[in-house]
Amino acid sequence: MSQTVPDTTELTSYDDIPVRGVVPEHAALRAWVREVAALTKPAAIEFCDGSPQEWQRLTDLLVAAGTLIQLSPQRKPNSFLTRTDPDDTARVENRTFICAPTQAEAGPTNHWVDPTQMKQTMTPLYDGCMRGRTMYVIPYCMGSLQASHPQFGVEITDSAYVVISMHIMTRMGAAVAEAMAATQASFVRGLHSVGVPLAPGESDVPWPCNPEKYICHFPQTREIWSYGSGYGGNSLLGKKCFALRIGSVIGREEGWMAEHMLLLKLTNPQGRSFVIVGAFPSACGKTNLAMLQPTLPGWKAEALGDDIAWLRPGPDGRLYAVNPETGMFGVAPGTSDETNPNAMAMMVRGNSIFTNTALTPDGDIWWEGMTPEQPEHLTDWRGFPWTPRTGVRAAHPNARYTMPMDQCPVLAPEYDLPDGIPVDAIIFGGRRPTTIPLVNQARDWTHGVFLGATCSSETTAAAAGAVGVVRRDPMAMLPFIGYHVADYLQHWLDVAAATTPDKLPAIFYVNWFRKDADGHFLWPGFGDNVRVLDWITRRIEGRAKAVETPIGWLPDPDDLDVAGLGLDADVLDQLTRYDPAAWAKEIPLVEQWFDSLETDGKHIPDEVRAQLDRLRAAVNG
Ligand code: OXD
Ligand code: MN
Repeated sequence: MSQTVPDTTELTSYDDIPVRGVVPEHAALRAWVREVAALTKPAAIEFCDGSPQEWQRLTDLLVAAGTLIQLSPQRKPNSFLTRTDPDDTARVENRTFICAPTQAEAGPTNHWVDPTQMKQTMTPLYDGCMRGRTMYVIPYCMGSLQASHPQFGVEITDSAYVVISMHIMTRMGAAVAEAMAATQASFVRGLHSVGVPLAPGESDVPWPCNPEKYICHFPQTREIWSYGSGYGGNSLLGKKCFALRIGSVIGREEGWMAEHMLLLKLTNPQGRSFVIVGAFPSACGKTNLAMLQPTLPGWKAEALGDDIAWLRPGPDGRLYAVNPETGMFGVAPGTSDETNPNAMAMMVRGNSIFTNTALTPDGDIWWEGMTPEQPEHLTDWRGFPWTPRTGVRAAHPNARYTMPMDQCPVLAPEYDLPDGIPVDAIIFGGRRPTTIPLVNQARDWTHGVFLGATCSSETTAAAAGAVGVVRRDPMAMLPFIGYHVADYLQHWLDVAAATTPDKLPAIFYVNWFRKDADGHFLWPGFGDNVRVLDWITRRIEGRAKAVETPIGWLPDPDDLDVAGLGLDADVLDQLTRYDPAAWAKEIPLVEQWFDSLETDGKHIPDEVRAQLDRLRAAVNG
């Protein structure tokens, strides 16, 4: 339970600022809170405890403010809809900065500004930015508090929406504060403000945000400064900012990897389990795959995570994966009883936040693709009346659900293991209508790193910008690597060198999104993706046939279980064929891509370049 008595001995200089909650016994945290409060000048300070009472109080407050709409308790208990400002609906990659000491350290895939200069730019923005608002202090831990290396963060924010989202997405509150205090643990400092101070008597808008946005990372000092946006990936600083961008830098220093990956446990009809992690660019179906409902009899899939995996070599020489988050912040449109029945079951249990979905007249949510028929009347994501004839989308294409992981009906029991679970396979993927086959196994780890480095996809609505353009996305980490991409590829090789080579996961590349000349998908996807995973696991066991080609091992079409799909032989052939003509066109693009990464005197690792040379020789050969 929170206490409302201020800790006056520690916060005497803020006698005029009311303090709610228990002030953690952590000297560096107290000093930092003091410093931030002096700069941002909030009306009140709240130390968050993560309790159900806190959730209740803040959701009540947000409902009263018009930020949240309470959904029908019968349909979605303890759940809320929020509508963002129409200009604050996605991550803003063009406003995301890696403020490493030098541009060379940030590399060509990041926006870079000198850290001192960025702080000079942002400090005046933060000056007084929380006037009239409450400043919330959220101690949180990415990964288990019992982990051998717990990763602590503290987010200071002026958004109660962020606090309740962090309740779902992270381990946070009193227990974390106590654990931090026990060892005076170091922590990642995240400062977030929506950038809309309130003058005395000025009323607030439901979704305050500032047209000027900055999402800044200072990897050397383990700091995140986020300003102007309330949207998830920009404002829930434990997620992309800490667990991926800062995490990738910490991982490089400490010998582990922070990756944009789902985690899945798959058990075959013989009872053998496999752990598969998968890197796919945003909005390529990671969440659906994480909660796969297999269509092949006898298979069982259990979810461990949908977005981020931390991979660390274990004492036995294997690579162990943990999901550092406790919730799913998934793309809602397209989610249905057909595409992701487990996500649908998860949200019926309630305790969730929906962002920019449509609202039904009976207080439930709806989005495109949820039901075969469109409802006759809705309120769209901007709050306007909507009918199927309105001619606009009812839900924003990047509408999201935020749901607690432990409500997943197929949650793997190993989900909470403090130091994770050993990985059997890594899969990379993307949306490519042509060229890339349905599945392809890397010859070895280095070839797998090459495949990951060339990952590419058509862009989607998860980030602001043009949709449908092919962009390279190495390991699906393009917007999330916190340092030079060439060093990142080298780190993949270095981590492998620190493990036992024959215990490394096998690497595969998949493409569920092949299309025919008329633009129709060739592969059914979703639950039928288990047919590909079946082949992958049989490859690991040495039980599946494959054909060696210059791009890797492709399935023998006879050995892919497509029973009942009604695929004609020609389609199966297109899906599993190595097409030299298409690859002859792809190679110069990969080459150009690699060249573009070689900045600041840094080079793609020779071993990875050699893979391209080998491919070129084979294709031209
Ligand atoms: C996400 C993303 O929000 O990758 O997970 O954009
Ligand atoms: Mn993601």
